[in-house]
Amino acid sequence: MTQWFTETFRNEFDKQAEQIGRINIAIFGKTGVGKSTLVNAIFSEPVAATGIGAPVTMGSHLYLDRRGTLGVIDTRGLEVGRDDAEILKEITKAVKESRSKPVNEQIHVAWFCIRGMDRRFEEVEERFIRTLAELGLPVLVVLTQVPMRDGLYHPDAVELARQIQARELPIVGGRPFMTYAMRDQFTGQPPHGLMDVLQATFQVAPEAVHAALAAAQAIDLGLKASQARKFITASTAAAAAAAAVPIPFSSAAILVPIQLGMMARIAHLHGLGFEKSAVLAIASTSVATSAGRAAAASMLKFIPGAGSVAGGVINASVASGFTLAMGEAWLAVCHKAVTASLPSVDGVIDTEAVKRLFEAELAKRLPRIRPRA
Ligand SMILES: Nc1nc2c(ncn2[C@@H]2O[C@H](COP(=O)(O)OP(=O)(O)O)[C@@H](O)[C@H]2O)c(=O)[nH]1
Ligand SMILES: [Mg+2]
Repeated sequence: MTQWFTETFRNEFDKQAEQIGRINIAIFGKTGVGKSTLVNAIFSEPVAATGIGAPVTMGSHLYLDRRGTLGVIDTRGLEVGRDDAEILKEITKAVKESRSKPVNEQIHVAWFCIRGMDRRFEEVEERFIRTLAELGLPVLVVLTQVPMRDGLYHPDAVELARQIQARELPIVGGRPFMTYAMRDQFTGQPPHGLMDVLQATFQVAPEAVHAALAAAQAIDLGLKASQARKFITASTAAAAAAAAVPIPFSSAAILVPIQLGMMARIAHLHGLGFEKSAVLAIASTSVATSAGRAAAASMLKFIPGAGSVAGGVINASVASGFTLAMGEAWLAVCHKAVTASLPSVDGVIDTEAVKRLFEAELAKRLPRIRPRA
């Protein structure tokens, strides 16, 4: 039973990884402005099993660093402000070549980073940004390491932002984003502005990579939940369609891939790898302990009055209601998994407690089932 479940879930998990795909962000800025710090602050550690490894070359100095649902493109050995012509030549070539490729291989957005306290905004930077925009890339200008006190940005950064805004550049929002990515241990300066950068990026990114961005980022759980609910809604509709002509309970297995696909999608959105997701899914649905029962029946055992449904059939409203409840219950489990608030014993997930959590969430939406004691 566990093996059947693990294999089916793995299949759906891989399918969803492919469907979610990858958002690719090109990041420019001088060495030391804080590009890596910014990326690490907004995105989680690499989690997915696919695509981890050394960055791959896109041009002689352009590298794509793939981290599951995120691709970061940056330059090595070339310096913005010094080698601009060369960088722009390579990025232009890469963007043009990628136009004929699948959406996951395209460059979706550019972040141009300038240290907020650095200096004046230079002519070369303006040309650089305009060239990126002319390639069709949405460009965010990000001022990094901007100190903030009592709700006010440092005056030097404000002045730099004003200068940039006055150029009327073709940039997202028309003005720079003020950020501080990592708490300063000495001054205690906390991070700020990261959510704005994320939300603006989400808005300008193609819809096809919205789920990838929601999955890759680690600072907005609400974005993960809203993308999860979008998929729950679609799965609910798929389940209703599958049972549009009421299906006998014995054929309920056709709902299983829909529900496991939904669970896999939500797990991906929360950056949970396969192993952890499978453990949680088995704990939640208690598939592993239901040996001797039909696989489908064990997945569907929560259906209110299953078996005793009029004539032993599952109709559209039962199928969709159950799928919706399952999606929401699983979302609650995934949410707790990423906020490290799942009950555990000595660092090991307490599977009994996970099951109780899942069943309690399920029961909220399917009042006719009783959570086990
Ligand atoms: N406290 C703090 N330090 C930062 C911040 N951004 C960058 N740094 C520091 O500045 C240095 C250069 O940052 P890094 O991200 O490596 O720059 P990159 O060369 O643009 O990738 C590192 O020592 C970072 O720790 C920030 O927002 N807060
Ligand atoms: Mg770096």
